[in-house]
Amino acid sequence: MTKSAFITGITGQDGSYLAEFLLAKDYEVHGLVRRASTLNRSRIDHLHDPRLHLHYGDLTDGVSLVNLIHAIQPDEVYNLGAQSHVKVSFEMPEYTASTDAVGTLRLLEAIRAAGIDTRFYQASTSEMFGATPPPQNETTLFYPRSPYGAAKLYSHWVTVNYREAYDLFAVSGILFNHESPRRGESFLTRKVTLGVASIKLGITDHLTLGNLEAVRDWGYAKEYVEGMWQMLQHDEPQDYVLATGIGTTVREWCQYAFAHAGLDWEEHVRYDGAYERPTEVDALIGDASKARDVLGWKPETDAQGLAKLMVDADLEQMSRLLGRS
Ligand code: NAP
Ligand code: F7E
Repeated sequence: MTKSAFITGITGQDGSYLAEFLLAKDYEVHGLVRRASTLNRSRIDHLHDPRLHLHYGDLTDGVSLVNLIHAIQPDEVYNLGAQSHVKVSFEMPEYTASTDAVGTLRLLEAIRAAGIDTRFYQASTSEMFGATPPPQNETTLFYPRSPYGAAKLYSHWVTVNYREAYDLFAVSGILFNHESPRRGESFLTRKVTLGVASIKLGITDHLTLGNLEAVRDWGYAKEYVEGMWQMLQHDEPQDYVLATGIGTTVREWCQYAFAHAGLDWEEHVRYDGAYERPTEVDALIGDASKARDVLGWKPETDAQGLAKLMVDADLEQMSRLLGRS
């Protein structure tokens, strides 16, 4: 029988890859989209598929969630919707909490109210580990360092609680940073690869960044959404870390990206303290051995390979826009 999935955050990086992945697996896919004054669906515009259904709603609007879950009765729910920018969460802490923390509770309550037997995936994050040094795995102490991390930690624990209290098949994927050519333009990796393309094509001559010393574990988003699905196919609801296990500094990311375009990053990168956060997360490096052993999940793309594929994609897209391809 055809399975159905409901995805919050379908217009985002992960939501778009997950929708593609599930459609290829023959799912009926329902996505929550926010009303905006202009359409914000560029990541899913290419998906012309009668099995894809988009519904207006919002994680801050419980009524929309109750009505949609009741009407769709999905087999699987993927809660990927979030105000996902760490720096922005210091500027909009209350909205971040409403969407990223209480939004999850609203969705879980909508599932409970519908009385359906659904499987629930929560997009947890390595930001919950914050100040606890690497390597981090499922048993590592949480110590969030931003309103975003704290909001996500609430969602993480409320997902655990609904699993234990109501016997819901609810899992949290604790995902380390994952990127792609569809990554939002204000996240570090994409900001750098877009900067490289602009400099290479002569549009600008520099790029301004904040902390160059932070260490992140950067993987490829396309590979991570498969892990989300695998978590919901297992017999037991459990939480898993997804990561590459390799730490890379922001400085090294710049080196990889600029070098791939034949540029020297030190000639083009400038510093501006405005991009620093009030409290920084110094180092995140994940240990995904549980996901490898239990689910057979394994990442294929390392940071250097990822930087190359993102620079290539941005160069190609920008050349096309400039009519130079
Ligand atoms: P993203 O590209 O920023 O996408 C976020 C999605 O959430 C977008 O579709 C956005 O809609 C939607 N959204 C924002 N506020 C909403 C609200 N109030 N109600 C409903 N939807 C809302 O994020 P991503 O990189 O795909 O990440 C997916 C999820 O994984 C997020 O929950 C993120 O926090 C989490 N996560 C990400 C990473 C990572 O490295 N990418 C790592 C760990 C966890 P619009 O398109 O309308 O803005
Ligand atoms: O920053 C440093 C910055 O914003 C990475 C989200 O997907 O992953 C993401 O959160 C690092 C930080 O990602 C700039 O200080 C320097 O140390 O790309 P980012 P993030 O904060 O790690 C986690 C796992 C999530 O869950 C989040 O949703 O780069 N950095 N200069 C900069 N960062 C940005 N954005 N811009 C700069 O100019």
